[in-house]
Amino acid sequence: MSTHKIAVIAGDGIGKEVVPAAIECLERIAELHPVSLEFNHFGWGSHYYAEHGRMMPRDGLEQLAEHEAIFLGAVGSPSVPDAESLWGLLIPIRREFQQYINLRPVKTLDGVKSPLASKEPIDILIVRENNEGEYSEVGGRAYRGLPHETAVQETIFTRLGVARAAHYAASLAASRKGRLTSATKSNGIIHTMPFWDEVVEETTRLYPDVTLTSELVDALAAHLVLKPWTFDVIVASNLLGDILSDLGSSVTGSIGVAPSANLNPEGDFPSLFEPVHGSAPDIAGKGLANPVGQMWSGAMMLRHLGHPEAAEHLQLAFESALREGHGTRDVGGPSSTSEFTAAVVAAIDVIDAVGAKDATAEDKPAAAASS
Ligand code: GGG
Repeated sequence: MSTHKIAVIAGDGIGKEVVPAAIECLERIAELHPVSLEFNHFGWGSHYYAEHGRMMPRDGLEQLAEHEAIFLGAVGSPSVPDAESLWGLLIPIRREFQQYINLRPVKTLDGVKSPLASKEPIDILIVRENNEGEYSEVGGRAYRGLPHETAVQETIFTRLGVARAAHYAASLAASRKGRLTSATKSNGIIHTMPFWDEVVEETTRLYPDVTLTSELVDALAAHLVLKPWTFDVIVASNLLGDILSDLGSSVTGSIGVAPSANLNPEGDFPSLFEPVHGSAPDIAGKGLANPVGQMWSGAMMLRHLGHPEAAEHLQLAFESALREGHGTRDVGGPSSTSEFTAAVVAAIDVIDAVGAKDATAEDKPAAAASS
């Protein structure tokens, strides 16, 4: 059994609470499966910035490259300008390691109450292009402080970048319900978005079992609120994918449960797994953070590392703890971060003892933690 070397960056704010919670669960899972995980912790982020004037050391990417995967919590602090913290850590990792797919599942979970009246189950995969688009360094500021002060920000779409995101999304759709929705704004954004539409359309033609709908993002956002159960796979540019996945997670109940995988599908570089949420400084240090997004990201990491059974075990455990009413306050539950984590560890053990199928409500797996 080879050991997977995982680089851990808890980062800022609630990252420091949800990462240890998820690692506690991953370590218990590793004791029960033929999985060996070595976690190497890197204290990078806004505290590191306060001391060193940068978010990670100059050779940070080289240090990370020694690992098979990166497990990240959250980035952002009121003490560091947002663009500085994001472009000093997360974005260089995504780009240098060619993590061009940001896969963001949006799914209803028992125990997480959706604000929607409808009880239709929601199960969407959002494929966010992760290396280009609106997140670009091209642009600048001029005439600072003058009445005609100017800011220019260029969007970059390349055929390679759009096509590889579309390929990934279309092949996912082909393995699911065969419905792919592409987010566009080609009525208003007259150069880049029609190009996006053309490349997505050309690429999807190679997948005869996939039906492509190109939808203006404003209408798509409204549909994501009004009838989210009709979506299967959504492919979107960097910015639009970010916005739609925050919206999607709110529609299913809480951004606290939303996971993501920043993937280099070729495996040439480590992939990175992180919850969709940020550092939430307003609730940091209070034991209020929901660790489900981080745990679910951990399950995605296990799957990526070739351990689907271990991933499924972890997934069943946090779903069971939620279903049994042990959720954190953001999902209407009574638990602190550590109480919920204890409930998930207990559920892992019950599922191990009685099997996934038998670990039903009667077994009250999560309840074991609080008794
Ligand atoms: N959990 C990762 C995190 O802290 N993300 C903060 C953020 O602002 N991300 C922006 C992005 O993903 O584009």
